[in-house]
Amino acid sequence: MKNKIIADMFDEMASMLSIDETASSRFEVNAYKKAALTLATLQEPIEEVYANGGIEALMGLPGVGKGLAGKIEEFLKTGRIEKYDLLKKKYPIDFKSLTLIEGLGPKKIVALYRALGVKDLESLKKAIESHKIRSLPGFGEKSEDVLRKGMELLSTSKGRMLLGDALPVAESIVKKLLESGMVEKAMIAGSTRRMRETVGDLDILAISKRGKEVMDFFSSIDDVESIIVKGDTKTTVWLNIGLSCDLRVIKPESFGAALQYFTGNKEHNIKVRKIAIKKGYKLNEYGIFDKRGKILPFTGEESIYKKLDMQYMPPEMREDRGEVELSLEHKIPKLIELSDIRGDLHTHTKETDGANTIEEMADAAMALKREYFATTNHTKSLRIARGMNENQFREFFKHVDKLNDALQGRIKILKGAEMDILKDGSLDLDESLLKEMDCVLGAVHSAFNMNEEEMTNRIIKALDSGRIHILAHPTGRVINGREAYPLNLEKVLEAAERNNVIMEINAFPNRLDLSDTNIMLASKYKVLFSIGTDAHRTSHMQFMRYGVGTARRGWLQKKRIVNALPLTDLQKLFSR
Ligand code: DGT
Ligand code: CA
Ligand code: CA
Repeated sequence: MKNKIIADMFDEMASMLSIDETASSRFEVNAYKKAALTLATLQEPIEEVYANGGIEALMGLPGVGKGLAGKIEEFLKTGRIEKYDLLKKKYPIDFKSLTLIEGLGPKKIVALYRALGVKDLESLKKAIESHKIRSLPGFGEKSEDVLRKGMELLSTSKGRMLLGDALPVAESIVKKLLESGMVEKAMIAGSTRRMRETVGDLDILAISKRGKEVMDFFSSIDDVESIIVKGDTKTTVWLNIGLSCDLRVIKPESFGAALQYFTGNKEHNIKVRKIAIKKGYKLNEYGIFDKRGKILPFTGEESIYKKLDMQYMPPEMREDRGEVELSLEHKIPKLIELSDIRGDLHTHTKETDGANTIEEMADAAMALKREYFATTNHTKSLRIARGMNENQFREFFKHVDKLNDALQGRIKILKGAEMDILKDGSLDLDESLLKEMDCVLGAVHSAFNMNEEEMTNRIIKALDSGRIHILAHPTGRVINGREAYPLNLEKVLEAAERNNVIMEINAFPNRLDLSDTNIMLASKYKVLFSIGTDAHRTSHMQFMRYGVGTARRGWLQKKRIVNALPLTDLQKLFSR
């Protein structure tokens, strides 16, 4: 899938073009940015769009005109974009690394490049250390500090890719292996199978009698940038998305044991192996063996656990957080599943910073077989997202009422907002309007630089208003981007419990907030959870699976998830 590579190239081109500040370049900058966004969120591989419909199909994508469709075609045909190469020569800036730093967007990178010649992490580090940044216009001591912290954070999270970027690629590799006809089976293992929020590398297992041919095929697929090690049973490649991928070809009789072993995690494996030893067996990635070293005839992963008198547990639980002990007692809970989800309680439309109309969002939700979804646009204080005021919400809701009538119950749109919790904990919309809404999310989007006590009190005050149904992305963290704001989550959970406020598990791949461990903490309180996609365009509604994965990693069952409720039960819960 080349969507992300081209999107990243377009974003870089937009940034490089913005260095040249003429009116025509400004127009071009916007065009590249728009097309990059479309590509980044497109669920279908761009090469398939092109293969099926040619350059016309490319031009049919939102924000892609004739010129940019030509650039996409050029890349798909030649693997290069000439204009990109020319710009890169002129402005040798390592945007990829620099944009990983919190507080550093393309605009600031361009400014730093112009003023100080900052072009990569090393020159940025030097600029920070020599305190040259604080005196630049538009920067200052504080932003220098933010950049220093951002560099520190980057070095601790380095090299891990979002599950949301890695999983679709892993799935497409598995699909290609299966379609090749050379493998009998292929599966994703490792942290990707455990739905960990970020992954260090991909691990894929396959059964085949033709190891050498499979590896030849694998190393030649178009996701592969270079080969790191190639053998008949194990090959490691570097993928063009910027991640390495291991493929292991396994004998059929070892597949179950290999899947168990390579799913991990390591700590979980060590515990399971110790249990095997205690029972007189030996367990490794090739199988389970008796005292005489004879392999026992088990093929599936389930039968490995069964032989050890352990209850099977889903991969998401295998983090050595108590699941091994629970499994020995046969007390593994039945976790929430994607198919249990009936609705989505966090979505945006183009009235604010979304890309699609409410009609398009409704169509997308119906295509996913949702029974309901809430439209929750931003509120007036959030200017960068063009948040709406009371009148605008009232106008928009009239339109939603009409649409609901026209839909005749095929899907129900709940009227809501993602309302800003202001700095002092007050609410960003009138009480009278909030009372009319079906579903009010409260969220912090500003003044992150408070201390823990201030931030905790701010949120508690908002929850105590009794007007908030759901606390959206409760900690504010952005994976590989921004740390959570300082917060006493326990105190917030107490306030949520006493006000019946639902805690969100935001399914957007770079949020996943609450995180798995915070969910475990929260589930000790009498609170319910909502898994919301925070969709800013129709394709984002498919992010639900990352939220469900995170909920499963936090051991949540269906009964704790409000958007697994039928509509009438949910409405009863919301009307108080
Ligand atoms: P990652 O790649 O950092 O996101 O995390 P994983 O869990 O995918 O780790 P990876 O790719 O290094 O290894 C895949 C699995 O293989 C891991 O989850 C458990 C198993 N494994 C790797 N090294 C060891 C080891 O030294 N001992 C045991 N028991 N298992 C291991
Ligand atoms: Ca891995
Ligand atoms: Ca690996």
